[in-house]
Amino acid sequence: MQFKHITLRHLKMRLKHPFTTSFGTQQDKEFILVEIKNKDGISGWGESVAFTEPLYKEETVKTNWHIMEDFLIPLLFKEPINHPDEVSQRFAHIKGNYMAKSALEGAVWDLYAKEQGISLAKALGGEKEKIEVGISIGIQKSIDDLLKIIDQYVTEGYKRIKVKIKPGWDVQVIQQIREKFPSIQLMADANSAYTLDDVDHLAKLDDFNLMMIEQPLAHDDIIDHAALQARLKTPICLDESIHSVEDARKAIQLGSCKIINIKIGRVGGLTEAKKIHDLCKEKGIPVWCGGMLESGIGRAHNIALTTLPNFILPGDTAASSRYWEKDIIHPEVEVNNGEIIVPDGPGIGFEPNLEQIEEYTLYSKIFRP
Ligand code: OSB
Ligand code: MG
Repeated sequence: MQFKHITLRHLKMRLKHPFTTSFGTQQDKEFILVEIKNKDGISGWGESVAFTEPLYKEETVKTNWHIMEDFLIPLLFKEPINHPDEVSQRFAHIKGNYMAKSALEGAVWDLYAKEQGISLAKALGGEKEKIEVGISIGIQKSIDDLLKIIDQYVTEGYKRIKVKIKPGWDVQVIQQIREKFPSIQLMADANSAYTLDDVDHLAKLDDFNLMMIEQPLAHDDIIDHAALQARLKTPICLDESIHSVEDARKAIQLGSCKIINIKIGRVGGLTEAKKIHDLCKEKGIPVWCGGMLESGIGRAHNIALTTLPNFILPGDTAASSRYWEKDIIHPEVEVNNGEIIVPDGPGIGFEPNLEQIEEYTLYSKIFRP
């Protein structure tokens, strides 16, 4: 592969509705879009999932820009890349900074698939022609508001409902959801809001037949999660704690979780995501693809990854229109009856909408070898 230049763009897109989790509320989504152009003028696209504040994990838009500009982009230009799997090896001595690495690696994967004339899903070894998705719903002003929103998405056909919880917005909320919707596939995501002192309280969630509880304890913990899992019937799913196939191996070995949420950005890219998928498949641990309120570019990558066979639980990849007045790809991501048809065009299979990208861009910079 021959890279002609790499463009980083800092975009800002307004969410249709503010999104509230245990760690804060987001109304505007700022992120870095990566475009890698080859000598033939073909572009690969990637998106960093880092937010402006280090509240979900440590990385931010600014730390990502710094790491890409000063370390990762020079490494990409240093020697030719023959296959996208080489990118993570090239970056391996740079510690952490998973989201920064993933944004560049994602663009290389898209470009590679386009050069081969195949879909990104196929390049990854994916098999499914359509994928099942659920929806993640933030904390609301009242339980009544939440019940109405759930009703709307259940009617639209989303295959499972995930709600955000935090201390003071948990057991009662889940109880009322279950009363109104006795048979939906339901789960809760705490985004690290609890500690082991809350074991008895969290154990009350066992009464509501949840598919899983996601990341109840600290963002970097796998020890206490193992202790908690031993006390809960409800399966624990790890999100924040898993950055690599090594993390996944240790968490599975310790019994810290029964399910893993794979986010491409959180694990440093598609190559590592595939490795985690493969390990979990071998160990009988179901996985699903998480979301980070991505634009259409990141969403397209999530769709491609989800075509791998062990993505057996519905992910968080909702329709473009759930987030944006106008997304930056065409066509936009559509969900019908909780399913997305996987595009079979080359690469991510969605065209970047350059005009729309331009409109959302605050700042951009081109890097050359
Ligand atoms: O923990 O999965 C999470 C959004 C922002 C930060 C963290 C998370 C989320 C979501 C939303 O749950 C998923 C999505 O709709 O993209
Ligand atoms: Mg989560």
